[in-house]
Amino acid sequence: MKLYITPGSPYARMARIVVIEKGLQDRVEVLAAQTRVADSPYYRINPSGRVPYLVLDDGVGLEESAVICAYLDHLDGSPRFDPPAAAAWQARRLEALARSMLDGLAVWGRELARPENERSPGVLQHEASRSRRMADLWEKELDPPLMRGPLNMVQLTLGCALGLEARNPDFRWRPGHPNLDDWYSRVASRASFMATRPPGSS
Ligand SMILES: N[C@@H](CCC(=O)N[C@@H](CS)C(=O)NCC(=O)O)C(=O)O
Repeated sequence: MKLYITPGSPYARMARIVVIEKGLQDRVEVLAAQTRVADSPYYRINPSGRVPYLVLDDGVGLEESAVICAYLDHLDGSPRFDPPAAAAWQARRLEALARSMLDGLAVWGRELARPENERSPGVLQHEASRSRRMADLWEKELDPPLMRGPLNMVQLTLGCALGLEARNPDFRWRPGHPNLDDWYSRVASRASFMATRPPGSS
């Protein structure tokens, strides 16, 4: 299988982490894609131009980090990242909150990637405020066993969202959020997170 990524994409990072966590390095070739440029050869592989994108051995392509993570996790018939049935709705609720934070940060990052004179101050301010509200929210949502137990999609998504501090110096979520800081230290120290740290990480 081929997994297309960019080194800085938090969505692609989620899939890369699952590859490592599930020991799939021998089966999945990780390839850097050229995104956001006119006429990239990558558009012939994935017309949407987005990463992550997983191409199976029979040529079928899968998009969306959640779909790719689930596919990779289920490959061996022993999924590890699915929540226990009794916590399924809570997991969906928390994963949606983590993804909401991540999506906002991605919009913020995209705006910062534009030339300075083309950036919208309104968008920058809106996303900075959203990220602060979401950090406040997560500071109080870390008690459920889903946040403390084995790695799952909620933790993976939130961890990759918080890791964007390496890409965006204005995303300073740690001050005032000691619980989140503690929580993140544990997740970020996993070998899979360390091996996929975005460019700019210290
Ligand atoms: N909802 C998608 C989002 C993927 C996404 O937006 N990826 C960005 C990189 S962070 C991308 O490929 N951007 C290139 C483009 O928009 O052309 C997912 O979860 O996989």
